Amino acid sequence: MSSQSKNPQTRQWQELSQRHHLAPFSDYKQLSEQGPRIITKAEGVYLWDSEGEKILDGMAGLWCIAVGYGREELVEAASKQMRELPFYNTFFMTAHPPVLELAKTIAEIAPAGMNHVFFTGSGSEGNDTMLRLVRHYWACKGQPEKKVIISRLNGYHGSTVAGASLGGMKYMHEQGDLPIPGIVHIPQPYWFGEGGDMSPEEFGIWAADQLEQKILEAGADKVAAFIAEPIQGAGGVIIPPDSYWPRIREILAKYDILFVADEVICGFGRTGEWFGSDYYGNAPDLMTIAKGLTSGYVPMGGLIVSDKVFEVINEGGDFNHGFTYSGHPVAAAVALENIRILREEKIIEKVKAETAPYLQKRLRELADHPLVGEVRGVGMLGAIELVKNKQTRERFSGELAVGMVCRGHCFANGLVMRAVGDTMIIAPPLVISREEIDELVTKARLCLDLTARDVQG
Ligand code: PXG
Repeated sequence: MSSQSKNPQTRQWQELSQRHHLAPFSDYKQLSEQGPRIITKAEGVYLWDSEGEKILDGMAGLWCIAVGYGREELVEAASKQMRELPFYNTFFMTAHPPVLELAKTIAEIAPAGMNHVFFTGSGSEGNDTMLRLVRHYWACKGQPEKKVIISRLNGYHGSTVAGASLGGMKYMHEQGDLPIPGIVHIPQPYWFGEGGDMSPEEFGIWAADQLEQKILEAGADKVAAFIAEPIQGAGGVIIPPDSYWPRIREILAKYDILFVADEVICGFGRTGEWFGSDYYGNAPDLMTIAKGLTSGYVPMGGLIVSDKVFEVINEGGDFNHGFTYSGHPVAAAVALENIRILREEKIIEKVKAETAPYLQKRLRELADHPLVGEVRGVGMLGAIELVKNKQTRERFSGELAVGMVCRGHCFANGLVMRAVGDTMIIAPPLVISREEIDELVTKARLCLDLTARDVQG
């Protein structure tokens, strides 16, 4: 554990971690040896740790914080709701005002024809709900054999059994015999990593055509839905070539297969539009949401359902599915306030017109760095590919975990930037200012320089 602590409490908290806390996605032995960094407060786009260090949060918590940390209005909304009605369920023919108002508000901002919302506690639960609802839909339509869901390798759809199965993370499948039956995967549209000699446009078509191949392999009469993130987040901010989504849309229409957009990261403004599907002009049948819905202040997720799907399940009797906290009133009140702030302060419009173009321009300046093979991004999402050879896109892989080296420098220099393999990624709070973007890029360059020094040394 860290020995140069300025604050004795840091040590105590790290000991509690070692003794009692099982953290998500962690190597427990390594975690107890190093001790976690203890984050104690936040304001705007900044975090502070228990040692008093100020950190620019380039990852918005974990792709969550849209309106910034420290928004009193959200605190007020939660406490007001807690005083009035802290909890009641939405089962058994009951409801409460916040959940109903939130459903209506989401229908207003969602793409046309998406007017119904099933609430959950998280994005993973949203995708579990999707799996069950999609199969229920086809059963209601008299096609119960349409069960297979096609997803993508290196996509992320959560960590419940269905979420991890839908996701295409091999290291998650390896633990616990996943995926569950009825879920199959196709390659991702990751040109920089997997495009080989094809142009991005050719590769986009190739990757989309893998969907058609898989549909034919499984049998179109067996395939219920295709699920994808508009831009893969946890997989490394993977932005499909422009040819990809139009071709996917054609294929889905040809075979009568439901289109599910996992908007857990892209939703609520991250691309400079309300949803990633708006950014690409996609018209999904279902959309999973979470994270930016409440800016992460309280847990909440959901599944937005189109009229087309609703009209079928509306005639289908009981949908035997739900969670105690489906539509939790406090979460709903916070989500409503979060959406009010996004709308009234025109945060998404500002991202689109001003701050995202500025972030993207500044980030691309890093492309001249000797370690950087590509810089890409959309809206408030960015990725920096670290390479050994800029021309051939050759990786350090195997020789050196260069992403982790860079991440370590970020950690030590007051910047949260994540490493996904050798890809450094950012997704700052949507309210980040130009000055804060300058600070982010300056820190990122410093960390790239420090990484290059380690790599060469
Ligand atoms: N879909 C997508 C696209 C996600 O990014 C989920 C579903 C699951 O949401 P919940 O609320 O159940 O976690 C996510 C979550 C990472 C990382 O390493 C990303 C997520 C979760 C944990 C880690 O970037 N995204």
